[in-house]
Amino acid sequence: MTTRITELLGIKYPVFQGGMAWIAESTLAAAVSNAGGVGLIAGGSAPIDYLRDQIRRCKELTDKPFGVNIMLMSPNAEDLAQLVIDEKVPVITTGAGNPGKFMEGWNNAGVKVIPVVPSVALAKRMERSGAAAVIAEGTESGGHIGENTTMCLVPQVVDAVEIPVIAAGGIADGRGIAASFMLGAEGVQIGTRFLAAEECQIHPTYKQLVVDAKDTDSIVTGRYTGHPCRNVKTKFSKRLASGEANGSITPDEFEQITLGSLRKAVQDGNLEEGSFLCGAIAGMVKKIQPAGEMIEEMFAEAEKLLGR
Ligand code: TUI
Repeated sequence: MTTRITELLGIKYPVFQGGMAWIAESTLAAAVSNAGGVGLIAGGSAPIDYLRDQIRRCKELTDKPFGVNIMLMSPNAEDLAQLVIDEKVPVITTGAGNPGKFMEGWNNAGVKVIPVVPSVALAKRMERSGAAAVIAEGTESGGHIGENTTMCLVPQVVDAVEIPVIAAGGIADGRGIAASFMLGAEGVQIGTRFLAAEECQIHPTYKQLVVDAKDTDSIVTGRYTGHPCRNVKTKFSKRLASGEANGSITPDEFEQITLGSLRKAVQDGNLEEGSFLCGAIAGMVKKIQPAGEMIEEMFAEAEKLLGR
């Protein structure tokens, strides 16, 4: 399945694994890269030494291209921005902000920069700043989300920029990939399905929550803090949502309660205090299997649907 994305990066399948904060580490990233996609290591909030170690591990596990996602709200984003240059990471994706101030340095270092954009305006700015491609991410995604849907955002971004567009948000099988191509995307980013990959190192409780989730089991919390996040519906996320709706939890209290909640979900499987981020497509993820098998299955289906 050749597109400008496969050609730009020298990969077999135009699929990026989401750079999921606290989740995306070298084992999963290398598995996705070895299967012909682009694996991502999450840079968000990770200490520099940990991230350097993860990058080096990934290089040992794969000789294929992989990337690092830089979560721009992270307090150490500046250090991470330099680390990826020093470690000669071939691909960077960014999220949760405008990476404008880093673009020149990354471009001069020859890194391929592919920002996540929630709007046409940011996509155009990123193209002007030298982005190699953009990831147009719809509100169906897990974690920190924008407002527009994948179906509405992707074709508008495709019309607005010349660089290739990667679709994200609500894609977990060959039909989603084929639909993304119909919208004009030349690649996809997939997060939630890879939560159920054998190589994904999250707590078994987290994996099982995703596999057991049905169509109505994702919920958005934190809109009033300015950082809306999509999670698995649990007692904890429902309590946050109702506190937000009825005013019994203030935005400041919300920030306090959720501080460290991602780590509690990913490492401890803590259902009382953990935020189990997932996309709205979680209901379709039914099987724990190797990442490479997921990719082969999805692209076989997409190619059939697209008549290739
Ligand atoms: O970044 C994500 N997903 C994430 S980050 C994360 S960790 C986190 N922790 C606490 C609060 C918030 C997040 C969990 N999930 N996805 C990519 C993404 N980027 N979604 C939305 C955006 C985005 C939003 C605004 C990108 C750019 C942007 O620009 C605003 C501007 O300044 O123009």
